[in-house]
Amino acid sequence: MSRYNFKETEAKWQKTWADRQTFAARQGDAGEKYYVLEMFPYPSGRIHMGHVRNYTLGDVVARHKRARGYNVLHPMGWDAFGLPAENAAIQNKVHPATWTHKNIDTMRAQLKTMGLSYDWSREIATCDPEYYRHEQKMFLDFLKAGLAYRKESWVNWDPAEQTVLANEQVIDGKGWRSGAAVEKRQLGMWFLKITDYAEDLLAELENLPRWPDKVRLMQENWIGRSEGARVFFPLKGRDAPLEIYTTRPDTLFGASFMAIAANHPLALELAKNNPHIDAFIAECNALGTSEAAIETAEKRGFDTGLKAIHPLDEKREIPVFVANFVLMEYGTGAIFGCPAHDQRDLDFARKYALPVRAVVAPRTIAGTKEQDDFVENLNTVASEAFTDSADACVLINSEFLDGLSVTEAKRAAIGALEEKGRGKSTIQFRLRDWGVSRQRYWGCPIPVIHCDDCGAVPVPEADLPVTLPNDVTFDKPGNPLDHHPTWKHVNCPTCAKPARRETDTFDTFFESSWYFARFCAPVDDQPFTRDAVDYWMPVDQYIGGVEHAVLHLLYSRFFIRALKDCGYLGVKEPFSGLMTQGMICHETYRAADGTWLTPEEAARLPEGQITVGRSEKMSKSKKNVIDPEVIIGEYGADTARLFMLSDSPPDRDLDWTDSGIEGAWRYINRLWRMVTEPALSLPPAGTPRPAELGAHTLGALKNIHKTIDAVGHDLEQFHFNKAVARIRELSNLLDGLDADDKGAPWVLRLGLETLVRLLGPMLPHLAEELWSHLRQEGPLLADTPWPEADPILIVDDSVTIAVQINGKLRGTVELARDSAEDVVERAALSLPAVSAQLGGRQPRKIIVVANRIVNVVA
Ligand code: ANZ
Ligand code: ZN
Repeated sequence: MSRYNFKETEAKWQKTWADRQTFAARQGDAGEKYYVLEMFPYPSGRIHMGHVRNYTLGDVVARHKRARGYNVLHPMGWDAFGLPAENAAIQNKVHPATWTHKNIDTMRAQLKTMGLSYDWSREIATCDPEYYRHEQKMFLDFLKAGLAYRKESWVNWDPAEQTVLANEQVIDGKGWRSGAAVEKRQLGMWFLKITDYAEDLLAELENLPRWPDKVRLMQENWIGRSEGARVFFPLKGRDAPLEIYTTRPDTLFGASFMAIAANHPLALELAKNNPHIDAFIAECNALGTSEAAIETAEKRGFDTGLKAIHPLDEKREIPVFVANFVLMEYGTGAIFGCPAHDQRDLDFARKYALPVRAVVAPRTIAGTKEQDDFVENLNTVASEAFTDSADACVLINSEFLDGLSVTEAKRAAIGALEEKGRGKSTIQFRLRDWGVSRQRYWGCPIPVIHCDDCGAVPVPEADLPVTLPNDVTFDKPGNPLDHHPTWKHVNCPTCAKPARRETDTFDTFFESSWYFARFCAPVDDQPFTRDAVDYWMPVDQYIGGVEHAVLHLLYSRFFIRALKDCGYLGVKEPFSGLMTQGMICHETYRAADGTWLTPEEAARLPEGQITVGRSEKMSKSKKNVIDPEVIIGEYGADTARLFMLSDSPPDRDLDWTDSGIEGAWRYINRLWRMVTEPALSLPPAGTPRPAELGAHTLGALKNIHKTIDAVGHDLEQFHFNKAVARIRELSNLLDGLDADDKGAPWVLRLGLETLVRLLGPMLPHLAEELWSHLRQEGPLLADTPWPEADPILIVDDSVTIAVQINGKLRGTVELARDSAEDVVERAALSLPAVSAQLGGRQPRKIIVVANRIVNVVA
């Protein structure tokens, strides 16, 4: 029994494809364009199974579309800036550039062993000045267009590391690495005006039907549009009123306190003369700025002593608190609290013994004794707020709002406020402008120079790129660009006096917001060419992890809009189709002492000494990882690909098992033998269909065509696991062919050729090898069109019609039952036996006996 030599075969075809530049995309080539892209990797060191899955999925799409006649663009590159390179520099004393390029070389070589159909001539690395110079120019254009600006803003500051931390890097109020108590600090930061596009980013989600619903919903929530009102509460003894934002103006009569954020200008002003307020603000600042931190912390407040006047009832005075749960960055940084109908407010009110006033009640109990109990309970002891606002509720204890539904009351309250000049309706977004400044070395320098006289001055375009200095040290905390002896000292481009370069670099999401446009034409002097982006964009199918649902995918949607408005390109949506793949999981193992074990370590220990845990996402911390290089070395890329595709649908998690990979390997060898040692001796390639087929063989022929049809649909819908299952059924069918039945060898050849062609996108090396075996001449499989299913053969209710010439049987045709006469005539005339006999002459007459016979009279 021969064994498939994957090592030799995979290397051979990888070389052939590369030598022939089989996958080079050419703008304007025949066929409709199709741009398929997998999220480019961060070059962290080596590829992991998540990469293997991601790129396999993309490759199947790319190869399938190519076979279908599309002009496919399928590129690959590196998201090469980022913090891990700096950490490596600190830990291993290796320069971030060296570390990054070494990783890129390793990972590129690994990817090349997977046989992916990339156009490698378009490869980019975002840390290359030839890449990032273009985004410096974009930033200058954004500045000119008012889409970028500088603002003092509150950040999480790690005093030990001397750096800003992302919200995710603050754990229990401490820096994730240093463990130092994180402070809130005000820092000058650069922002991009994503909020200008909030409405459009939200509205256009509707026009992305080929995005997963869950991702669209996540973006919708992230953008967070809400309709509400701004209300001005006069403050006793002060001129300026307190402006608040509310989504529930209907509950105004239930207001029992006001709360302002710790960073609210009013709080800061009061703190100047009140050390208690000042101390409370410091306490709030220690909490960190993240919503999660604020959500989970105990609600605390400090009474400022100020009184606000109710805007619709001048007699009512309301205390004003500084509170730790009010965010300065949302709405106006101030609220009115309505404890009866908001849980957070109720918790706060109970804690500080503030009044609670129910103003909304279920309509069913309106005017009854039950309502009195409801109100009494809510106002005195209840610990749960009544937050229902459906139309089945009515307003109570609210003067002119009484009896209205919540919707009606909102409108009426806003009307009354507007009349008094005390408020107006507004639309509010949760989305914040994108802060792009990072105090890091390994990123794209922000092209600005700070001058004491002229302020922040853009670097003149002629001076771009601003490149990173190479001679940096990582021996002290903070930003190496800031410590560099000379780099930041330059003269002001405007007044020529000594000035300082901006030492912040861009958030690395900046690079990933436009790399897909660069792939369209990675030319020297421009970010891309206009005709190339016009031709290739948008990306037709984007594939990656769902963890990017809001950050990368939303930033990119914004960035392309901003580029469009600056005249760079004509589209505004970067990705018309999106597929998010599930995770790869594996069983976990622990030793008796509780430490995690790798699968290999676990296999070496006796069963009694290990505890097998449930299957979880592969992660270094739990040691349940399988190295793709080991799998590819042992079984080949096609086996790994097959297992990735056959186990579960792409968007679901996949369980990696030894038995799964073994099963894939066995099937690959079975395919190899089926084609190289066929059960019947095959007729030569291109042999026409025999005039007559036995009943069994004809059934097989129909099944072959049905498989072509079904697998085509499966691949279009990314049901790769179903496609594999159908192809396996086809191999079973071919194995079971009745050798003695008429036409069996011919159908076997057709079946094997079909099998190989259908497998082409999934198992490209094996399929290419088997194709060359079946077809000694002609194009590579990679250049062979997708097989076509004969529509007649895939109809279940079909009939076999005898075709006669002058009463003598010449063959049969398979047609759908009750086919129209002209369809039957055409099918009969196209039989080789018939056309040969007619020799180009027109038949004298054609007689059709429905569903049975066609007689051609010559
Ligand atoms: C009064 C009220 C009564 C509220 C009630 C809710 C229920 P969304 O829907 O997310 O937009 N709020 C406003 N600004 C805030 C800030 N800066 N920090 C913390 N909370 C803030 O939420 C809007 C509601 O969140 C607003 O409506 C306000 O509380 C609160 F029965 O005003 B509401
Ligand atoms: Zn100047």
